[in-house]
Amino acid sequence: MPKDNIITVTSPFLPDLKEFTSMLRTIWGSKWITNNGDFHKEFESALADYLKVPYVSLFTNGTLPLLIALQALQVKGEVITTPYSFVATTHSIWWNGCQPVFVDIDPATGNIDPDRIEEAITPRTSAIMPVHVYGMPCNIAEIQAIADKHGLKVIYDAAHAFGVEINGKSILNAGDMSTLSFHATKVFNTIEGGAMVMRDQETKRKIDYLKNFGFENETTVVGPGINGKMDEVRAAFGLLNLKHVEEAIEARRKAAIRYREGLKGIKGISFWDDLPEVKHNYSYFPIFVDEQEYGMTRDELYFKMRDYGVLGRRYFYPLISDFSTYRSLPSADPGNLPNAHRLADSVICLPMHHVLDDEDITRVLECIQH
Ligand code: T4K
Repeated sequence: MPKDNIITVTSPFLPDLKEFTSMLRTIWGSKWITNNGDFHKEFESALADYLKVPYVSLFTNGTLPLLIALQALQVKGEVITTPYSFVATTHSIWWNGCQPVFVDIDPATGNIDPDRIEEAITPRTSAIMPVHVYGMPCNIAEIQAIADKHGLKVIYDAAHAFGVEINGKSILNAGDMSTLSFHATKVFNTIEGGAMVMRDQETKRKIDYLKNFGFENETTVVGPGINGKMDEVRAAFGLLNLKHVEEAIEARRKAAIRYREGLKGIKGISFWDDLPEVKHNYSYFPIFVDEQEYGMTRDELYFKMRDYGVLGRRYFYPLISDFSTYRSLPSADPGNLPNAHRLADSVICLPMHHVLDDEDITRVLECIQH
């Protein structure tokens, strides 16, 4: 298969090179290339406006804000989380010296099942780290009610949930903090990058210190910080991409409509519909294969697609709880996580990005319509 014929699961949105070059000239002129420069400040403020959130702190990727959120909130002991995510979610808990406790998911959303959270709470539990997987909102109200009842912190891994709203309100305002990833593969990217969303200025100040080694000023270190800063080049890249993110999301929405039309008659293939109250970002398009009804296993379809040059991905297979670091935890027992296993064993994320054209989508659908 020639390389230009391959359809990848995603494709990064890139800013106009001329506009970007002009911003690079500004950076070259100022010689201020990192550490809270002008583009960094402008980007933080533009993001807070776009995302409808009070405060944003930029990061160099989407993993560090997870690590720092747990540090800042002094989370200790056990953290309840989902096994159905990218491994960075659980790694951030582990790196903080805490024990992840996996709770099964709701198969209708892929997100942690609030009805299963309370039974996992012990005297050592101090926080819940849910994930809005594929940008599908978690049951925020129920999770908050449980957290309030038991005095737990809630940190949302919102890496997939850029711009997602419920009834016009950002889901990034839920919990104590939410974190975002701006990795190249995300609906909005700064090449590598990420952010934390918080509710008050005092928390933002603290987080801004923590991502800069803990420095409050030239001579005072207020805590054991780390280096998580975004540089000026990527802040400029992000500012430009932000101007076009709505177009990118709209192109994805159209691709999702075409996929749904093409897939609805295929026995054994299921997918999720949009929720009327939600502004989705179409960051991923997962389908689920029922091998009995479809007549082929998920992996058979996955590899057949590869033969056609259609590179879907099995996000999120294997489950995090199946990786060697976490497998021996009591909550990683497959018997505790039946829904997560079912989803992980049946999912394929179809190619989903802003440059998919009709021909690409037809080719993806043709491999599935066997
Ligand atoms: N929490 C959650 C829930 C996450 O999903 C993630 C990251 C994080 C936290 C951590 O955020 P970061 O620290 O990463 O900001 C990707 C990403 O590396 C990762 O960011 C992402 N989640 C995860 C779900 O997927 P891979 O290994 O699947 O990416 P890769 O390199 O195989 O790329 C997939 C396809 O994308 C390629 O076939 C082609 C296309 N692509 C990729 C890159 C990197 C391009 O066209 N250009 C590119 O530059 O992990």
